[in-house]
Amino acid sequence: MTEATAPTPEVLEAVQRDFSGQLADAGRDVDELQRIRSAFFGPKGRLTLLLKSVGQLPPEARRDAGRLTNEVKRSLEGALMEVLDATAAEAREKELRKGRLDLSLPGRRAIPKGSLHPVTQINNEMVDIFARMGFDVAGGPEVETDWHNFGALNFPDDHPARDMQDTFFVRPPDDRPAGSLVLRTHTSPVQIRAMLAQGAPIRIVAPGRVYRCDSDPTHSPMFHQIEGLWVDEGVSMAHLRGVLTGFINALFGERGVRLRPSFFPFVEPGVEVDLECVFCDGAGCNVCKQTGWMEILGAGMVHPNVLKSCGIDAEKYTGFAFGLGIDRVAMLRWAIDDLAHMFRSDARFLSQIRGI
Ligand code: FA5
Repeated sequence: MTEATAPTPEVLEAVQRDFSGQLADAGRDVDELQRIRSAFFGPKGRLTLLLKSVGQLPPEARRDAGRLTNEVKRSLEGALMEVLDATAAEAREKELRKGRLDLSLPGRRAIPKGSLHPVTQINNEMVDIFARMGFDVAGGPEVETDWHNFGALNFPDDHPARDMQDTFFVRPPDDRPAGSLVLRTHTSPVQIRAMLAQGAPIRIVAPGRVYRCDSDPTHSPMFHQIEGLWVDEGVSMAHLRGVLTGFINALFGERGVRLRPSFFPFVEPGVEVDLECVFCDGAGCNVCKQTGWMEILGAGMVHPNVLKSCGIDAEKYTGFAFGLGIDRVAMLRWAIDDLAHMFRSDARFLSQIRGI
């Protein structure tokens, strides 16, 4: 083409004629219309090059040539866009007439959003409550030595107390229980690890998975506990009651809390803590077996033998510990009747418990 010379009125008129001819020939052919667009307005299009050539004109000719070229460009572009828009509208109309678009169909659902598992939700809530009371978070391994899981916690070898927690052995005892490895049966061994590492004073909670050979609607072979431990000078049963009552009220609102004497080898005295039934508010129902109370955790004053196992002066320091079943608390919170629901990964169940 010769337009590279200069955008004179004659050249622009010739371009306009050519454009109109091509546009008329293209009709509603979208590919052809796009080709015209790039041939006239693309980076190497005829009008683009003409506009560029304005800069090479003598200064006195530039203004008029620039204005005229821009006017032509705008008008031709407008004409092309009109045809493109009309073509798109016709295509849409045609599609609608074909009846393939059913406006009565329900909309597509957004990708379902996941949420934290109920046990994780409750666990985070509990850790937050204890963190507000000044407890740090500690952890330990799920495969434990017999010594951390039992021995250091004042379970004598061959003592029947070991039968309270049906144990999965990773390396079974041969002649000495001390040589065995177990899946930890509770989070209490974290007390031992934390006291050995940090000494006293210490104030920690330790959430985690634990394992027992146990299975029914309220017992699962793998479940979650959260352990608490506070050792310092002058810590007493009153502190234990205060902390646990504060915790329970924060989690379940104001309701009755009751301590009952109980036995765990690693505490003395030991207690089990009951909560006024969340289903009947203490009146008595099937869930609480008509007692009005539900057991949620074990606790007590750390046995001096346990402090001694960890090298802590039992004359100077006292402390309390507690261990609570996280899954049980989740059952109470959402009135879940079978613990197994927690571990079936059934999205229909999980989607009903979307808290956090
Ligand atoms: C213990 O495990 C003690 N280590 C708790 C403790 C810690 C006492 C510190 C004193 C001082 P127990 O076996 O009772 O105690 O279990 C504690 C809680 O775990 C129970 O109250 C219950 O909520 C939960 N739990 C026990 N067994 C199961 C199971 N198989 N499935 C689900 N939850 C369970």
